[in-house]
Amino acid sequence: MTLPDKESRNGVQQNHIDWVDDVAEITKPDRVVWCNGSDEEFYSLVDGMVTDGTLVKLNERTYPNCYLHRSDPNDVARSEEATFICTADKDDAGPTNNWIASGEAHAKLRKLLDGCMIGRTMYVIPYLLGPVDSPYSQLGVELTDSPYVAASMKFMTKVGRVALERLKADGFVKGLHSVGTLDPSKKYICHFPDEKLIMSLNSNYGGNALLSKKCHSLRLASVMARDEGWLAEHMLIIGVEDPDGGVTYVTGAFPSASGKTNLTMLKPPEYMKGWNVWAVSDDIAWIHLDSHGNFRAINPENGFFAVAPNTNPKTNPRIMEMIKENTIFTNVALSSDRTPWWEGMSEHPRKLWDWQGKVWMAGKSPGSAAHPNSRFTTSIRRYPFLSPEYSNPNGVPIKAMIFGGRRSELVPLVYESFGWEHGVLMGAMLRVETTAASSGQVGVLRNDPMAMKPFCGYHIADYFNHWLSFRSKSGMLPKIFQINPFRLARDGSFLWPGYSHNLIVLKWIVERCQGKAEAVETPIGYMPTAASLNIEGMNISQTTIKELLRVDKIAWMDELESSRLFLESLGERLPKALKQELEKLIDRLAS
Ligand code: GTP
Ligand code: SPV
Ligand code: MN
Repeated sequence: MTLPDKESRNGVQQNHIDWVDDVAEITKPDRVVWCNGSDEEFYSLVDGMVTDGTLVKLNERTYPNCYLHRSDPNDVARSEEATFICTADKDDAGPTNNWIASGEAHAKLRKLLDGCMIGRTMYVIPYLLGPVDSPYSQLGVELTDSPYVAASMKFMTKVGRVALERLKADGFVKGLHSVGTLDPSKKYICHFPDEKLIMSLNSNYGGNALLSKKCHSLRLASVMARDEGWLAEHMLIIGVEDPDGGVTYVTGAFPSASGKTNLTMLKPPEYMKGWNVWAVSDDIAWIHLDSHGNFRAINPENGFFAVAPNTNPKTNPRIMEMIKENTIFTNVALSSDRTPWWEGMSEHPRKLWDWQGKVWMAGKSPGSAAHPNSRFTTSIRRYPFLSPEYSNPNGVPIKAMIFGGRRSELVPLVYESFGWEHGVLMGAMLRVETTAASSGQVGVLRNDPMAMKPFCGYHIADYFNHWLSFRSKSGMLPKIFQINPFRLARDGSFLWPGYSHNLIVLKWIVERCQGKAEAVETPIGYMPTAASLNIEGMNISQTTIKELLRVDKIAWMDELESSRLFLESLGERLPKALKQELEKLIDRLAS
């Protein structure tokens, strides 16, 4: 094996090298390569993949340094059914996680790992999550036999020297990933919170294979956050600039494929002069309390792995501009001039190659040309409206937290909780329609508390308790809101135009935090009046606005019944305060 060269080995602890050696002894790669995160290394990885057909190089004139990756057709989304929390006691994982006893998982995986990298290169990827020099940042090392993962990690995290320089004896999360045979029946994404270890086998898909993302930054980090008194959340972070030049920092927890990236990169509509949205994070937030009780959020990531379909110059010009260079596309379609294409980007070109590389003819071929969960990966540094506070080692102070998700019915455009406990209940009660980001049926209503159902690494009732505990730890609790830009009209069209117009909703939220915006009290929370929403500039009828702000008491009672059943199914560990909040909400609706 190739040991790290002198330069990259500098600062690496012996136990780290021992672990790499131990893994190599079991998996038996032909070569071991230590990644340094350089551009040269990136080009050598992608050149190798273009040569062996793993990547298609896109049109160098229109999409310079862009590539297309086509997944195995059985490996196109996160696999929740193959995702496990591995602890000694099943109760530690709780009812919303799959569980395998850690000893049993080690034994099972040991067999599958034996020789799984024969004939391949094992890449050693030291990565840093979070701002350089932040006390909240963390280190990880991913070992992978996937050059696609190795190249993507350069976009998603800070790879190489910056991580190696901080590597301490015990202070890193270990991630072992092998593409294996891609046999779906042998797919395991296993998390060992007690060992700060992740092992992922037989998938090469983003959330299953880029171990820094959901596995480290959420499933393992949520357990650390519980133990250490902070929050690791599936949340975007933005700074909303108002015409006076003030910036209010807001987080948003919406489930996968439910609008986080688009809200993060929102371009203000013409009619909202003086407003802007600055991106800090589009997917994950680590939130610590400072000595004044402020919620300070950092983005552990350094790039985007985001949904392509329906992104176009109208819905999101800022994203379209960003992904024209230095981007890896996954499972999009390809047009005859080797440019990427997806549904909702423009009129269908007559002839395309679909996401599996087959000829696709508009109006003739079945299904979609791009996969509904096709994505792009690029560095956050490419985004022109990246908040200057992105690199602040202390994070940004959060004033509002938003929950949301796809609800074609019931949930109004926006409303505000009566306080912290009610807000925690709002998050705990989140029920949303499933999307193509995870394998399984799309559009099925399910409980996804705080958008963390697939990502909370421990018992969800303890997680609610952890959220509630911030009441006594902070005098600076953020306000909590729920939004829903996804209500449908009878004809199946969206009632709310969404995208850039969502700034109207953000404005109301920000002005609530500033004590400026009006609200009316309803049984479910504070809501804007039609007049307190700044809709003059947009083309929407008063009837539609009324419908978007309507509270249907009878339908809400049904919703609460479903939530009650879900919360009660969590058993003894469900915090009493949450039960009481639910009772209060039921009483308000009934009266
Ligand atoms: P993950 O990367 O899976 O976490 O997704 P996400 O929550 O970041 O969602 P994203 O912003 O990528 O949006 C997912 C899909 O919803 C895309 O097809 C978007 O075009 C679409 N979308 C986003 N915002 C809106 C909106 O306000 N209205 C409507 N109708 N669609 C939206
Ligand atoms: C999500 O599904 O929430 C994503 C994509 O952001 S993945 O990285 O696959 O989890
Ligand atoms: Mn996500």
